[in-house]
Amino acid sequence: MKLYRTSNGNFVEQDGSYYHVPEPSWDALVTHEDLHNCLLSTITMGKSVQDFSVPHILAPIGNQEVWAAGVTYFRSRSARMEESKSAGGGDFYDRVYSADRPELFFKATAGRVAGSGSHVRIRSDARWNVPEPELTLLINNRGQIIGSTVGNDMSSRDIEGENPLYLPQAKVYDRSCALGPCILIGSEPLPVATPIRIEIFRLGVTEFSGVTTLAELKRTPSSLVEYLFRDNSFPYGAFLMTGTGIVPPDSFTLASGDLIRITIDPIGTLENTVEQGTPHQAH
Ligand code: DO4
Ligand code: MG
Repeated sequence: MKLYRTSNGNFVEQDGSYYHVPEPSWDALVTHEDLHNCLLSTITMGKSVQDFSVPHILAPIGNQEVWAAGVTYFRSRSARMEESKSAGGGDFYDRVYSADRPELFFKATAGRVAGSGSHVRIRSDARWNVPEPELTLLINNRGQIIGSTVGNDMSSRDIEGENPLYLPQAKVYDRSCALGPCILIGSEPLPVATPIRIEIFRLGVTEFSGVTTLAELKRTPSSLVEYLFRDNSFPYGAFLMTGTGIVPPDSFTLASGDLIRITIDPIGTLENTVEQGTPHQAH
């Protein structure tokens, strides 16, 4: 069962049929005391709709904050150590990879999030930018995982590599995050064999592609959520990006016009084009 937020309201999809969800508030759905059964009864009682259209899909977010975990895959640990070597930051990434406490950082407010089919941005003051394809959890206000989506944690590697204390600037800016196309409803973790794939096209040609699986994720989704909710309340729930296991080679940087496709099969494909930021631009 998949939940979509669109400019025509909220829809639930099952077996290729789409049903209009009577509840118009995304926040009310995310904090519903039994979302799974609420959506099932929409399907049982409702009539499927014919007018569901992909161009109207919005990012599946209301007033949720977006947080992210870092260095949860060995590939990310190695890439971070390499990029921050001359700043003396390498050792910290190695230590956080094996520590009990994960790296968790604030990623985005809803206004900074792009939906599938729209554009993400690269910073005007960064010269080395990459997408990070990440399984992203949706958690309700009671700390329960209620679904998952595909996420892109856009990152400026030159800024985070210059000094680990610059991490918020490397990670948080307008359209630095993409989520979508929908929420796969369910609290059970996806099978560890689930692949996460990324393809980046430049002028119609594949510039980079990569794949990892959830078997490479060093921490469990529930342990990441447990840390996030320690001494922290989220009245509208929250998204938690679980980290990247794919980092393109150091010679790669995103360019304006690139098309990024990230697929996690049971959820779908998140697709965004890249826009170059300009200083003082209103976005
Ligand atoms: O520590 C830097 C951030 C790493 C990150 O975003 C990731 O591993 O996905
Ligand atoms: Mg990341």
